[in-house]
Amino acid sequence: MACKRGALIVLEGMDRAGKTTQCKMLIQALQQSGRAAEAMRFPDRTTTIGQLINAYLEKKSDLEDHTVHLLFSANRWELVPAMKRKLEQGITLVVDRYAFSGAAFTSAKPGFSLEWCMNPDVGLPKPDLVMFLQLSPAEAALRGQFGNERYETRVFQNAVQQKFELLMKDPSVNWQVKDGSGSEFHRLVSFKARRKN
Ligand code: FDM
Repeated sequence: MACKRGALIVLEGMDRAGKTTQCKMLIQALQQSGRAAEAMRFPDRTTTIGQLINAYLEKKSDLEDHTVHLLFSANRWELVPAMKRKLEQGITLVVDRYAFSGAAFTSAKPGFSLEWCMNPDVGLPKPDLVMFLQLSPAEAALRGQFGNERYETRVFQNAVQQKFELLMKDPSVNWQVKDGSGSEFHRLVSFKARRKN
């Protein structure tokens, strides 16, 4: 029996916007409605490349900025065969961060253009839907302190938010901005992904 391709759904957003929780809720909702759905996240820290990234994020190692950018991208590319296999099997993938985080975080560093940052990810499977969880700085502050990982500072996060805003202007991407505060997000479960089968 021919099975429909799964949807590729990406969640992006600022730190503490609740992406991980919302990914779990979305998967549960999809599964309850009878659809096969699985979670993925980037960086995937379990692979050899992912471990290099993990050490960098935990500040246990330093990597040159271009180099680490390319490692984040390579970490996506190494999982593309598995992603394609699952999508073809009809499994919907709910992905916590993707190439948009890659471009937003690196281009928030001095000397990086958005265009350069986006190039290594050209050709990745295109998401059917990218949800951006919006959270005001005030609400984010109420959710507690930043952690100790690299990039977890208010100044850098503000710069990243501005880059995301530029990325969201791309009409070729099916962006949906969701309020990450309060209970608005619960309505997410009734989302309709635009799908190309
Ligand atoms: N990050 C994430 C990047 O800098 N580039 C990327 O391509 C990706 C996917 O890594 F600060 C950053 C974003 C965040 C950090 O993310 C790890 P999680 O979601 O906290 O694991």
